[in-house]
Amino acid sequence: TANDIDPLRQKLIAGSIQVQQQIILELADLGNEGLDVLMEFLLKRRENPATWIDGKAYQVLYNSDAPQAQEFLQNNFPEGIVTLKSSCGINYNPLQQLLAKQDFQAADLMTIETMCEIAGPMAVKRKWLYFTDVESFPADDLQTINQLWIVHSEGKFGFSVQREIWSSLGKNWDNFWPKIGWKNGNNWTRYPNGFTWDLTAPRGHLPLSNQLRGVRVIASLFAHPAWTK
Ligand code: UYC
Repeated sequence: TANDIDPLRQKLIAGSIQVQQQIILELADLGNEGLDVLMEFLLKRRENPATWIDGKAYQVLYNSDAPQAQEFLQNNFPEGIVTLKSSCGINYNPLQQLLAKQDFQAADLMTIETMCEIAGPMAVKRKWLYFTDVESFPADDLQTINQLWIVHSEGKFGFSVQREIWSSLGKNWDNFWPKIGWKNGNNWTRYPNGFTWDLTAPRGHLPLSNQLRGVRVIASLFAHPAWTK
């Protein structure tokens, strides 16, 4: 009833991030009334850049089979809650959808493929990037990919998250790999089954970049102006 829902609505608006996360989960179990509160919450916050709390609320609606949730999203957020800006005409809605579904493995693959697409037909054919490709990436596109990962991963995944961890470790690669679960002792994590494709992964675990050809690509990604401007 409205009496039960009202305190939740208040806490959702005013609570700490941890409280908000908890309330979103509770509302998800309350049927249509709970979904209504989540819709109202998203609409109220839409003028501000999306955070991972908006991502949680959005995911509940996105993954709900209630027709009014689907209709609401179609009418108000047909492309999700992250602004999908691109300087090279790429449609990020498919990536947005995989992340909203929390299909992190498919999203990771799509991220690699999309970055090859940004780099051009040679990279698409090769299926991997040169560090020089990354240097000339548009900031808009990197920021869009990064925001999508952050907003749909409770702030755990994304290039800027990885960059921050690497920075906090004095930019030491040997300390960075085990920290994000890419290496254990002397052993590189094996692609794909060694990696953790859900939110139990260490912070910064995704998206992946293959280190087979050295650190220059990821180093160039971390040096990109997209993260500092
Ligand atoms: N792989 O080990 N990786 C591949 C990673 C390495 C290797 C793809 C990440 C180390 C080979 C992705 C790590 C290494 C293939 C990643 C990792 C290695 C492959 C698919 C931890 C051996 C190709 C996309 C650093 C010592 C064939 C792509 C195969 C693929 C990611 C081997 C995303 C983060 C140094 C031989 N690895 N990769 O770019 O086996 O090929 O699938 O990084």
